[in-house]
Amino acid sequence: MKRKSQTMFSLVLLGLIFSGVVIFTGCGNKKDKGPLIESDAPSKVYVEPGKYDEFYSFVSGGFSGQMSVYGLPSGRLFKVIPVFSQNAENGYGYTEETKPMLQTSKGFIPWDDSHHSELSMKDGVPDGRWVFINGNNTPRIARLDLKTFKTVEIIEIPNSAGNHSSPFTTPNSEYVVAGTRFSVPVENRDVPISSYKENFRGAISFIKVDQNSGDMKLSFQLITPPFDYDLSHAGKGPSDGLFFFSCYNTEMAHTLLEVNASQKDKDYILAINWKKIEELVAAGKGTDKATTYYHNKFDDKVHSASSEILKSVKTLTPEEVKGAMYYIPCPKSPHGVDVDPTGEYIVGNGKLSTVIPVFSFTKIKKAIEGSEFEGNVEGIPVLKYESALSGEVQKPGLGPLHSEFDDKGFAYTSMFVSSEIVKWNVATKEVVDRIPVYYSVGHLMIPGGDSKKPWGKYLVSLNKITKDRFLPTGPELTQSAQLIDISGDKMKLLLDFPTIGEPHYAQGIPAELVMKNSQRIYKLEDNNHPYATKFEKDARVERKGNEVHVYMTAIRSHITPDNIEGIKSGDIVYFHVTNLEQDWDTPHGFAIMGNENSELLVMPGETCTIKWIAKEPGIYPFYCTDFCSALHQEMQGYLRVSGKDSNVPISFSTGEKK
Ligand code: RUQ
Ligand code: CUA
Repeated sequence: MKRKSQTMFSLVLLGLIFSGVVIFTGCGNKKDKGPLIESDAPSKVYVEPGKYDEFYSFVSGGFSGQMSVYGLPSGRLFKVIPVFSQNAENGYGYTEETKPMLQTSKGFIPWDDSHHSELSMKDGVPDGRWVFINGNNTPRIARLDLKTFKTVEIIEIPNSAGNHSSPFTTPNSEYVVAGTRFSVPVENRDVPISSYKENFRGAISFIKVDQNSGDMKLSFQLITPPFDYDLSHAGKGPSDGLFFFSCYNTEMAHTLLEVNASQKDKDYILAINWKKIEELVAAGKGTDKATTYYHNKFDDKVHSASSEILKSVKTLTPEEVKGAMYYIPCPKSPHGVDVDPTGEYIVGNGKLSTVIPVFSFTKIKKAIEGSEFEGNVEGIPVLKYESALSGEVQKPGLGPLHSEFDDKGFAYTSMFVSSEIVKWNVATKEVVDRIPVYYSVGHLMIPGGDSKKPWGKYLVSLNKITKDRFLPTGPELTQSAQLIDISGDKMKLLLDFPTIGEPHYAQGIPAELVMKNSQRIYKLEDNNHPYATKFEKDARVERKGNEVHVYMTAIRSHITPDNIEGIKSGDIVYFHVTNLEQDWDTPHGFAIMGNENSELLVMPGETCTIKWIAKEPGIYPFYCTDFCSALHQEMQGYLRVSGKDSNVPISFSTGEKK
């Protein structure tokens, strides 16, 4: 143990020195600012004005809690889609309609840390219908609909903490998964932290996805030994039916993990036969445990979200699913676990490992059949490393984190410590190329690169450190991505572009698979929002006790009603704004002086509501915030607030011509 931990220390030290050198020489030394750019690079990323990009890229927003949408190869940012964080830019999480999306068993949570975007798949290939993303901090999975580019569903994951190995999908999006990074007491309760081994457990959740609606439902949870379940990927082709989860801290340490969870030479990849477990669950196995979690859904018909509170989850122990879970030893604190397009090879990316182990599905299967075990953990058999191993990539670089694949039999691994992408042959395990990246790459992404049919062509390196790559912006710098051409034998750097939050994973898909379904407006006639106002003549103001509801319409270039009187201080005013436009790209905004939440940004045919508290008597202008027409500045009105006991009656003007 001692000797191993020393080896680990020298490795980490070496890593730190190495990364230090890279960063140090990176600063201020122009010559080290990257490989020479070939003269055709600009034309490869240049998308002519008015022309479209070839790929959409859905990039996790990291600690911004959102998802961003970029075009490739241009690196142009198209949209930030709010998911787990409130977004004052369009009212997400502030409007009455969207507030339920952020409800959890821990209350209203206006933020999360979102890591991994994952496109829905059909036959192992992204199909462009939905994209999922995990919330790490308050464990949740969100589903975004790529017709509207909106977050339409968020499900909370109970018994989980640090929902990191999520939301990876099975080849037909039968399930998305959620493995817990932090083991915690299942049925969380007050226990001494020192009772970690006895009381803490790792819950791995399988969330069923309805094939038509996309609706998510927590199907079952596996209660496993208290390791840190880090990342995952589903098997495909021959290995379809298995799900692989990397885990670190198999030492089961609960303090100073930096040292205490880096003791063992090998941690594990957990292989789960989810098809078998599905059968066991159908046959009645498992225990329903009491818990509380939220399931929030946005319904386009009423333009509103609602929450359902669920009270029970089906759990299964290793004992109950005997023969459906196996640990595969993997050197050293593995991070990403990635399955190649053929489904035969499973790659472990050990952060502290000097090699990249590649496991073979065929050998794993044989090893299980032949009981080639070296022991077990809580009844889960541990396969012999050599029995599962296809081979190791030697001297790949330092700090392997993630691998993606192209369509020609090559894998590309991100090296965090040595700041490079390394290309290697999956069959021969031979390193064939490497390219420096700036700096400290985390995830990398090839369109379709974790699917059965990678589109190849480009690789995006999602870097953690920017340093001197862009104009300085004080202590806080942008994160950055680098676009690399992988169409030839040699990788070629094409472009740097800034990203939002701290991007972790991303997914890429040919634009035509998404844009053909993109919705342009909401049909007014289908708007069943209870406070919708579909005709200007129906615009009105109604008092209900100290609540006032303003049924408001917006169309170029006026807001109706535009003068409102009879509001008293202390009143709670709800502005329900319906955008009467039926043309693409004609939103109207709404804001009133002193609103303490956000603006509204209402899409054509949609109704949105903002709550405003009338505090002090006075005159409060309101206006459209989106420059919608030549007379956008005229799109305004006044609200009069009178004293608490005033007897000014409710009145409003619907815009008589003067
Ligand atoms: S994990 S690089 Cu969530 Cu690698 Cu970020
Ligand atoms: Cu409507 Cu500006």
